[in-house]
Amino acid sequence: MVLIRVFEDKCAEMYAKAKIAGFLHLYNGQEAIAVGALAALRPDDDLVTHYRDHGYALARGLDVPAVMAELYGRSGGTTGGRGGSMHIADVSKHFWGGYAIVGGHLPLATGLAYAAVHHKTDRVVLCVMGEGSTNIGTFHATLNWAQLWRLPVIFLVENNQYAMGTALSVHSSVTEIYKKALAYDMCAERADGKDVLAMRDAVARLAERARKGEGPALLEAVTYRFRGHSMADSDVQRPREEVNEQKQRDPITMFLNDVLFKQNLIAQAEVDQIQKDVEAEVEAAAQFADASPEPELNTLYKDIYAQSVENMQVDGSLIRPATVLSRNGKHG
Ligand SMILES: Cc1ncc(C[n+]2csc(CCOP(=O)(O)OP(=O)(O)O)c2C)c(N)n1
Repeated sequence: MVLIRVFEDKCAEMYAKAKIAGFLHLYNGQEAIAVGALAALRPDDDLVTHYRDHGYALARGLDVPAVMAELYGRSGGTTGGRGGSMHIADVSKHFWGGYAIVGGHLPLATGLAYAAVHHKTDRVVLCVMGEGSTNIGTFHATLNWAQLWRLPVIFLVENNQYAMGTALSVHSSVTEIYKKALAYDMCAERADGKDVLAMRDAVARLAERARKGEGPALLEAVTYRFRGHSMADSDVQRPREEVNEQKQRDPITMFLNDVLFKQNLIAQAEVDQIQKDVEAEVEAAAQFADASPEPELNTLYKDIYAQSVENMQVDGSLIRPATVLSRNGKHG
C-alpha cells in the first residue's frame, strides 16, 4: 500500500512537470482494495481492470520501473510505451490489462472465466470496475451470462461514491451497489474498501466458492478517492469537508494503528524504513523511465494486429486465436 501511495504521488509530481502526458487516474485512498484482493488470489488467477490500474499493477508484482516507464510513454514500459496509464498489462502476470472504456472490459473478463472452465483449470478471474460501470448495458448482460453459466469470476466494484464528479445518488437508482447482483440471483457482498484485511477475507471467500464451481459473485468495496477523478479534474464537485473527513480514514494509517501497532507486529523504526526504501525504489523507477528511450517510430503498428501475438505463450502453451489464423490467410 505504501508503494502504491508513494508511486502515485510521484506520478502526480511528474504529471505536473509534463513528464507524464495524457490521462492519469490516481488511486490514492483506494490502495487497500487492490492489495487485499490480490493477496487472496493465486498468481495465475486472471486480472482485468478499469483504467485506475496502477495500484493493481504494483500489487500484482509488475516491474516497478517498467510501470513508471509506461506512464512516461517510453520503450522500457510494460507495453513498450504504447499503452500509457490506462493500459498497463503483463500477460506473464495474468494481468490482461487496464481498459479505458467504462464497463467495456466486463465481457472480456467473463470470457476469460469461460476459458478457465473450458480448459478445465481452476483459475478465478478478478474483474475490477468503478460503481459508474454498474449503470452500463454490458454490466447487466455480463452478470446475466456469468451467473447463468456459473462462471468463476468476481466482479469487484470499487464504490468511491463518485463517477467523475457525479455523486452516486445522482446517477444510480440503486445506491447499495451489491444489490444490483441480486437481479441476476448472484452472490453479493459488501465490504469496507479501506480495510485491507476485510478485502482480503472477502475475496478469499468468494474465490474459494468460485473455484469449487459455485459461480460468480459481486463484491462492493466501499471507499473514497483522495484526489479528483483524474489529474485533469479540478475536483470542484465534492465538498471539501467531505474529502477532509474521508482522509481521516486513510487505509494505510488505519492498518498501521488498528492492526500492526495494536498487535505489536511492527515498530515505528520499521515503518520509517519501509517508507525510506519505497521512496528510493520509486525515485529509481522515475530515473529509469526518464532514461528510457522513446519507442522507435517503426514499432508504431506493433501489437495492434493479432498476428503480432501469433507466437505468444502463456504458461508454456501457445496462444493461437482464430483471428490470428484467418488474418494470416493460413486458415479460413
Ligand atoms: C463508455 C464510456 N463512457 C464514458 C467514459 C468517460 N468516463 C471515464 S471515467 C468515467 C466515470 C466512471 O466512474 P466510476 O465507474 O465510478 O469509476 P471511478 O473513476 O470513480 O473509479 C467516465 C464517465 C468512458 N471512458 N467510457
